[in-house]
Amino acid sequence: MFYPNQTKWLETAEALKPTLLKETFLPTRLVKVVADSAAFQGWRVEADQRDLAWLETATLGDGESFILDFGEHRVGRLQLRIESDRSFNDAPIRLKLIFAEIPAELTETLDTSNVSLSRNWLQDEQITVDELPVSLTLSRRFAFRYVRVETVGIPSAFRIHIRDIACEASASVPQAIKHMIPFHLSTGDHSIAEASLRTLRDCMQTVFEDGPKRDRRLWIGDLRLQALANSVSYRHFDLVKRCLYLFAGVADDKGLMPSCLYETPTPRNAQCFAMDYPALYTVTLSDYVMHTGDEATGRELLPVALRQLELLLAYRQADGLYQLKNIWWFIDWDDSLDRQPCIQGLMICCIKSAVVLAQRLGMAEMAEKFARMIPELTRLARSLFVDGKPVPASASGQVSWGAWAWLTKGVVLNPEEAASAFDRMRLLPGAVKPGGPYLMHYCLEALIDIGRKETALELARIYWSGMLAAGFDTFPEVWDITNPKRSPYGTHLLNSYCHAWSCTPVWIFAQTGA
Ligand code: RAM
Repeated sequence: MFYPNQTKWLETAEALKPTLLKETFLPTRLVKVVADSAAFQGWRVEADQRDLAWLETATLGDGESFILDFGEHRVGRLQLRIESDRSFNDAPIRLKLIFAEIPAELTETLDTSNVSLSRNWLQDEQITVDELPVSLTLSRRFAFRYVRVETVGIPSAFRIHIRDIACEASASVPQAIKHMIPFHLSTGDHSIAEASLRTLRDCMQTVFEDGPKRDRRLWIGDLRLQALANSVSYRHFDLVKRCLYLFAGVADDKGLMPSCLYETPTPRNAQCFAMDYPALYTVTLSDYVMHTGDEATGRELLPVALRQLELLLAYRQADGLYQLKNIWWFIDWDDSLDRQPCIQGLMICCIKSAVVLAQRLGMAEMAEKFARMIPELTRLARSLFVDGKPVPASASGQVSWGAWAWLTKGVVLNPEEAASAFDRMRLLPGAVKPGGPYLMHYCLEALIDIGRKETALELARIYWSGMLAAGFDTFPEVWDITNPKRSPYGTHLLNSYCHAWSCTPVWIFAQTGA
């Protein structure tokens, strides 16, 4: 272990582990999936002719199916009761279940040929029971709005009833969201804020998960944005604190933390390194101290944050450029994005946030060597990407929202320059736009930094209301209005449709006084 207190930090994290709050919800209707070229991904749901009363009395034979709509996205365990219509069942009962966040999951078959993740993230399940009647709670937790139930291999000698179906939803915060929006919003903004909070709620388990359907783990990049949204809503700061200690506790033997970690059976380093994520740990810690005033935690973890910066600065080459080859700098899903200007701006932003935190904690001398670097780093970034250019551009001439956002966040561009560059960039058809909600958030955060709150609000409304129009009640990992099936994994079926990093509109509304 690199830091002498790592074991203690994991104990601190363990002591902060929340007890999950459980609430039970019944399905609201039966639905069917209909092909519709005008609908998101080509599918929509509509009410089934059969209703829930039918299900109460129906006796089902082999190969029958129905789809339940729980009315809203939930994360939890399915409960159900199965009975025979006779006094016996002469063979085991088998049900095929599909849990779905979106209609496509209920109906499309996954072609695994070009898929980069395990097909086991698909939420399909088969259960077999020997004796009836039986009341069951499924052992695995699922993230879903819809559940498709299909009977398999039921012998003709008897039929079954499936009843008392419910979802035992779980999260570390209450399920009700309406009263969690502490400021007045117009109806349209309110719907966006609600979906934003539902997304956050369903990711708030015993850690801030990235997606309750897929990955189900703690990532620094996602954590930073969740912690922001949490700070203006649930204010569950102990969960943020737990996550900060978990990352410090699983750092490797050089002191570098991974970009994500596994929480169970015991916390462990996932050996996954998107290098911009450990840099953002600093900002997350600094935000946490600012939101809570918990300086003791800041003092304990500041050296860990500084160590991340030290290790990351070692990736600067003699020419001042960061090594890109054989290193993963995430920044955004868009592979065409030239990351160099983004990394330069991001590192300056993270260094500045560490320096400000150190000053606040009375530990300025600890961050002094970083503070001294800022003018030189800024000069270099300006000379490479800003000076003499109407809009910041990479060495290849690429103009991107990502470069603009991070150079603005790092104050490589001053607010006036940033504002006029943004207005020009917005009109440039070739400018590379954010490839998803994560980078979109940083563009809006940068606009807020420079006082362009109205523009941030306008863009947030356009972006996130598009998701609502597509039928979502939580916000997805990937969003591209021109390509609804876009996926970094080779299939839209493995995308997560309730995803941490898309939850920030509520924070944007809070900053802009919408
Ligand atoms: C994915 C997850 C996560 C993100 C990383 C970079 O696997 O969606 O949210 O932070 O990639």
